[in-house]
Amino acid sequence: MAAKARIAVLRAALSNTSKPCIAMSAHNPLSAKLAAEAGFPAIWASGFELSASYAVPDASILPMSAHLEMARSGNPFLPPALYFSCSSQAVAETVNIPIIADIDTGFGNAVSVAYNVPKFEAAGASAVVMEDKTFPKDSSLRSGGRQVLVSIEEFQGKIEAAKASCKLGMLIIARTEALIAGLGEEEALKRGMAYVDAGADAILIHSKQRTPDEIISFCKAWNGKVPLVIVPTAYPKLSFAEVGGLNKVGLIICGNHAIRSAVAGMRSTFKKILDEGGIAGVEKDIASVKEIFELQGDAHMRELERKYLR
Ligand code: SPV
Ligand code: MG
Repeated sequence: MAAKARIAVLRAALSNTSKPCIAMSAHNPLSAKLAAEAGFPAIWASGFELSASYAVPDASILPMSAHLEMARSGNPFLPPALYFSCSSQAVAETVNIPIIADIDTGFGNAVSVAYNVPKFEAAGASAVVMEDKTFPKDSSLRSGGRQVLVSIEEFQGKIEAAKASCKLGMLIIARTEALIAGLGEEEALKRGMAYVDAGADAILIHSKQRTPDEIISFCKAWNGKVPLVIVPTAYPKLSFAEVGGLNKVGLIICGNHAIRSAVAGMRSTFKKILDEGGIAGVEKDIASVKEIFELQGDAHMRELERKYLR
């Protein structure tokens, strides 16, 4: 599927608010491939996961190039059938489903955005999510984090710059951190509406309250003409079906489940090996070497060997 077709698929999915699209997080091509294999229709190229995979805080520590490389698109010479079998490619090269790239604050001001956003479109992302926090950002999920927002006007300028810089119509999802910053629903609604006026294709409304009340109330009050996006990490009990019932949310992002499951899996394996003084006990719990070969696209390389190695 070409980049433009992936954008169209994501746009259509976002508009179906009675059955929201579910994106799974990824921090590298392998996690994206596993998410696609499991059946998720879209990938969230998460800044939180990327930072965690480098063992640094999600606080604008990593450069834009790290985010861009994670989201990088397919080699144009790759036929779609090979997307699932190619190794050593970045996320958009590895999966043939829409990638939603997390670009944090856009890595600077509106001028930076005008230069940076088209790189993500050229890399094959179908959407970017840009948040209205000041640079350098802090993680929304961190208690007591630095949550200072830019003015509405400044962020509108960033959205306009992002929209104008895209050639293929990549979606610009504007994310307001008003609830995260404790500014309340009225401010969050005001910001959401202003960002729609500036051209945002969807509004991501984030909350770190332990119950979904704040988000449900926002969704009910929302009468903007674009769909909402949510990341229910902090309020996991809200089911996808309940979100569909609200009929306002087009995309639910599972924000960090790839890295958290990887960490839990590695911790348990590493501990068992040291506790048991050998590797035999973990064999049944971990992926086989054969499975890893398959994920590496070994069959494709064998084909190339047969064809070209003389
Ligand atoms: C991410 O996954 O990087 C996000 C979502 O932006 S959150 O970590 O909840 O801010
Ligand atoms: Mg992020």
